[in-house]
Amino acid sequence: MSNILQSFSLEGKVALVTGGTYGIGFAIAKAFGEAGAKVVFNGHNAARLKDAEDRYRAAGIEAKGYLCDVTDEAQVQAMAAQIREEVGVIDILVNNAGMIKRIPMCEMSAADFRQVVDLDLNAPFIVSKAVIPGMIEKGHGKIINICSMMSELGRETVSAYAAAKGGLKMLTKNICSEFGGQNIQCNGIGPGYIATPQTAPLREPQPDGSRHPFDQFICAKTPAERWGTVDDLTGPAVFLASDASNFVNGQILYVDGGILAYIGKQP
Ligand code: NAP
Ligand code: GCO
Repeated sequence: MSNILQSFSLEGKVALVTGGTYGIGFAIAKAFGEAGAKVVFNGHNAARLKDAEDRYRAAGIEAKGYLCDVTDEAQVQAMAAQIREEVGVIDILVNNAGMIKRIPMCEMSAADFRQVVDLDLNAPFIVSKAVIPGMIEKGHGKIINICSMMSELGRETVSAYAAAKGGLKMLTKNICSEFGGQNIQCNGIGPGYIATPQTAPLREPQPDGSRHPFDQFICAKTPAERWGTVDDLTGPAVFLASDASNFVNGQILYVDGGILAYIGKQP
């Protein structure tokens, strides 16, 4: 293999993807396995964890699942210790697990707001804190935070999510700042609108069979004129997880089909 392609290899690395049972996390973890990494992933539902292990195996990837609610620091610390014992010290972390609640802000309870921030912002802090010591010990590490277009823009009904993803952008820059000297690179991926279960409600056909208005809106706002797929994110993720990006730090790579650059198609 030529040197430049070798720099994209993840051979011999241990990669943890949180929320790797389906959606974006599953696709990124599978791609890491194809790039040579030893893949571990987590979820907080035992049945989906087992089903995911079967789907990874069917794709030729031996990925081990760990049942863990990433908002619970004790569970996360225990998971990191168990991974270290069973697989090895984590070289690559993708903070992917996340959720959204689409509620008009003045109708959203403080509990709902806190629940979204807990998973989308506090959990990446908790999991990063659990794996950074091992990365320092090994002399290298890669952390990829799955941010969002809502790290840059707002829209109605997603106040908690935008606040959390905006904070995740700054946590990314802070981990870069605090640990760059220990050869840890922390970057973000900001997906555009991607077809996963999380965005399914925005794409459902209308009762009369017509396209969902939001589906039409997003395609008009995206130069690529389509929703992204989880596969659109795998190459950027492998790049940020590999030696090819060793001097890239504190950046958010938007994988959005150009939506953030475009005023939108004239109606
Ligand atoms: P998804 O389809 O809803 O998947 C969410 C994943 O997180 C699942 O694997 C779920 O696994 C896991 N999870 C949920 N709560 C958890 C918890 N407490 N502990 C551990 N795992 C948990 O979401 P997605 O669309 O793939 O999005 C993944 C990430 O990308 C999220 O951070 C999201 O904000 C971000 N993102 C998505 C889009 C998009 O358009 N889809 C765009 C930009 C950013 P279990 O339920 O099995 O535990
Ligand atoms: C929404 C969507 C978005 C996407 C993504 C865009 O309701 O606006 O869920 O938030 O999930 O984050 O980058």
